[in-house]
Amino acid sequence: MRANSKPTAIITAVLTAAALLMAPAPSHPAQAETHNVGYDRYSLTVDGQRVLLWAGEFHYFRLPSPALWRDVLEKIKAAGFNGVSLYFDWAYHSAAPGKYDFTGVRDVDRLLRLTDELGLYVVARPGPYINAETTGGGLPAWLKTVPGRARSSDPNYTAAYRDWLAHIDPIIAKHQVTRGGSVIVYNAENEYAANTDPAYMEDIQRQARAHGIDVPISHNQCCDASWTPTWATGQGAVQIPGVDDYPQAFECREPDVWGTWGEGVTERLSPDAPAYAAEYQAGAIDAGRAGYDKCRELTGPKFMKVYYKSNLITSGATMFGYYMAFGGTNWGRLAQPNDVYTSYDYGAPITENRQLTANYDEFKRQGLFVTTVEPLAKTDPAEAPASANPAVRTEARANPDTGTQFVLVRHADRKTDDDQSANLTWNTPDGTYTLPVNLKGRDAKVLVAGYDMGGQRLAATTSELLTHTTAGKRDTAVLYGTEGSAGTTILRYDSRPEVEVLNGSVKSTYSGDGELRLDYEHQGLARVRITGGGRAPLLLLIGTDAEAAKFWRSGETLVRGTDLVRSAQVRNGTAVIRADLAKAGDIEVFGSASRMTLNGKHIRARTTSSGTLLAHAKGPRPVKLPSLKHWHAKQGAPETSPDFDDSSWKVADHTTTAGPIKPKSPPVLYADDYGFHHGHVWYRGHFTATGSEKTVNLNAITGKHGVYQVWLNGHYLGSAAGGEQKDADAPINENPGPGSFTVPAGLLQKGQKAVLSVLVENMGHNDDWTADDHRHKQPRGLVGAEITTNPVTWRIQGTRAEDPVRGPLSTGGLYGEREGWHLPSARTGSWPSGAPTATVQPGVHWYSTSARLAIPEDQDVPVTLHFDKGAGDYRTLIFVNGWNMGEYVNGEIQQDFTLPDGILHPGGRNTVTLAVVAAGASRPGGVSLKAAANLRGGVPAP
Ligand code: IPT
Repeated sequence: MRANSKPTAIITAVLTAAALLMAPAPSHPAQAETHNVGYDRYSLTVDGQRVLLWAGEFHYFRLPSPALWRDVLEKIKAAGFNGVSLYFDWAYHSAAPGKYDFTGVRDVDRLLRLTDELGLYVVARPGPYINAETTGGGLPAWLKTVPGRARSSDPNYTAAYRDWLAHIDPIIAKHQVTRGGSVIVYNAENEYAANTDPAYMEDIQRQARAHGIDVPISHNQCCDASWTPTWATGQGAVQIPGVDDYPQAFECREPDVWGTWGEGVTERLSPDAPAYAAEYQAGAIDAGRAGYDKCRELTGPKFMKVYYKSNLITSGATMFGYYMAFGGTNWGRLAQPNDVYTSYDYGAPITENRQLTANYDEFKRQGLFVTTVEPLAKTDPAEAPASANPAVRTEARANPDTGTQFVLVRHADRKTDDDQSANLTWNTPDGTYTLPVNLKGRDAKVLVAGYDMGGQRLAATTSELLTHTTAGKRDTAVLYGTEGSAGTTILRYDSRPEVEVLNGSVKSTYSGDGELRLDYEHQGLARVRITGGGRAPLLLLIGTDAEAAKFWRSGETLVRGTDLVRSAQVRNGTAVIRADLAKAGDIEVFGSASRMTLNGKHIRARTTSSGTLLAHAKGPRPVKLPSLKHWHAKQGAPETSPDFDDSSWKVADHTTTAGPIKPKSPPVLYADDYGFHHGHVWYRGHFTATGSEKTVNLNAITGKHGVYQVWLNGHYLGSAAGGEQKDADAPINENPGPGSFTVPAGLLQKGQKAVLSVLVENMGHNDDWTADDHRHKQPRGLVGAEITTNPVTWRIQGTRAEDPVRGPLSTGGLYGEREGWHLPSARTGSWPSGAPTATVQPGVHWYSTSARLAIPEDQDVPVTLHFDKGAGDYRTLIFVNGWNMGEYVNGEIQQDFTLPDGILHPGGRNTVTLAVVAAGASRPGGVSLKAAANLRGGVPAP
């Protein structure tokens, strides 16, 4: 979706996919802890120092385990990111008007203390609207009952969002870089491009400033500059207008189809601000239900090389937010129903189970480079080397102060997977060189010339630079290239240096005029020590992509090996390493250390011929998870019985609704109008039969992929899909979620009392992507009923009491949930024995067991709950230690559900309680605990 595509065309594309889917602040002598944040057309600055912001998106609300926030943020940092982009989800914190919760899993102050501690810059994105495939797009469900258009300056909506901002902004403000914290940018609204109201956009910023926000304010424009307004000028304009780009779109079933939505080059929206790729695609919504591994492939290393590097050099952007770094879990009722299911793994570089992937490796290769090489934060377009092969394209930028050049080398046709070679004639600040380059398959490189690299002068290289460090007076640099490709590196010296090839095959030539030329093929890891020549000693490491990915950088300490280095530093000759290992392996530290500690314990280490410190570390002990046995079972739908006492339930008798979608006839049966916003809702319709009722005609909206079920006088009439409204924007006068149920002959007798019981699941609330209000205010629950010609009295019951710990999205209105059967305190041991694999009739069936885990404290074993496929139309709600961790839908793609430590006690007793909601006779499959990985290391998760 590029420049000349029309907004409407894009809206269509997105709806198909998505419905399927200050002038620079002068630096002043800093007081302790306070800093100036500024920006100009090149980059952000902190105390006048340029910052290239390389951030990954993280949603704390999708990881209900604050202890593991540290795990994920350390992994993000270790990938070379220097920042995170964080949405703050209004709906997640506010169960009711005026009620806000920032404790426990909602403690965002704790989250920002962590980013402060880890030194990760934060782009804070509190909406008020966030989209993000989260229920209501972040708008709280109670807002559905507030009249007036959301995302506008309507007075009711204004009062609501101002209250949210009055709560969230001060927490964010406290953690700004300007106050010694981590928040460097504040993003207002989200892709606010349709049905816009500039006064609203302006007011969000006015509120933010009033609440103490003094960092630059940005906006993430949808998709490209053809979307207007861009909020670059005029009323509501922000300081740093950014663009969201998803060039691969969201069809993970075809991971080899590239650039569905265009070239993905971020446009500069303001001449005075840096080009900002506010959201750049890193993963995808699994729109076509291909599984997230396919999404990871769709946005895999080759795509990342070609698109991210093109974007870097073509756009000259210096601010990036990769969406997502870690996707997480739509636990509870967090999912927006149209696009996503329980897992929000997203095909991100870090999986839902917190594991690192090939995409993570590529992020590391690019992230370490962009955050190491300072001249990249200030570049202008420059003369590109001439390519002797038209199939190989070059493009260049250069730093106007240092002259350092950055050259993009890629295929002219980015979709090709040919191998191509070309001689480049390259005018660098140090001379003109003719150098060969190879592109193997889909590939792109950013090459550097004219760079003062620590104590060295890098004249030019056709390898890519991973990173370089200076420890003691010694430089270490890591170069890499595609396995088997040729490479040349030219360094400058005052006099002939001594060159020792410690490992690998590297040819060196010194020409009298100070030029040292190294020629090699990228194979394994070559090591070259260069001393003398009037410069500090250099250890040059030249490897393949795979070898490059084995390096970790923490401050000035470079480490090689292990599966993750969380932090490393050399203190008084001791290398202090925090690392994770999936298996035994070497750890090599590049720095002047003679001793090593690993995860707090001394480990034997020796000095190598490269002058590095090498240790061999043990892997994890094997871990066995218990099988789930000794289940107890209980029936969970007494509401179907004619005798059930519903006298405490609310009478559904409203004749009007505040929402923009009006029912065809009263009463209003919408669940939200009675305060039931999440999960299942029961209805009971009482009437005196005429005896001539033949059919019950209902309409219900569950949100996509939901069902509702109907009983008459205890007799099951059947189920219907409640999410199949043709268009989520359409008013409901087109009979959404129709269900026509035959009344069996003889079931109703004239003059006798009858009761219709209806169980409606709420799969979550739609987003408000186009700011038209209809979409997110689409009702949930019954929206129409024709049963009898006699009057019907309706009663309704959803969630009984909000869970103060787990919050409004965790508990719904099933009988067992209302009675607390899902909680660890429930006395489920007194239920009769019964396994969740037994054949069941339509209704709700509860099962509970407990499992004791004994995962060693120094190991990280991410656990999932696995569901074997069963037979029949059923779905299973998962409660672990009382937390709703998702819903298995038989026949749907997701069979493994992440149970993060923190929710799970890795060293103790856990209750697993399931509610099987069967729409037809079913025989559910088995349920088991599975280990998604086993690592020595991890972070403590109490
Ligand atoms: C963009 C949204 O800003 C973000 O919240 C999320 O929904 C993302 O898409 C998709 O996962 S919307 C853009 C793709 C039109």
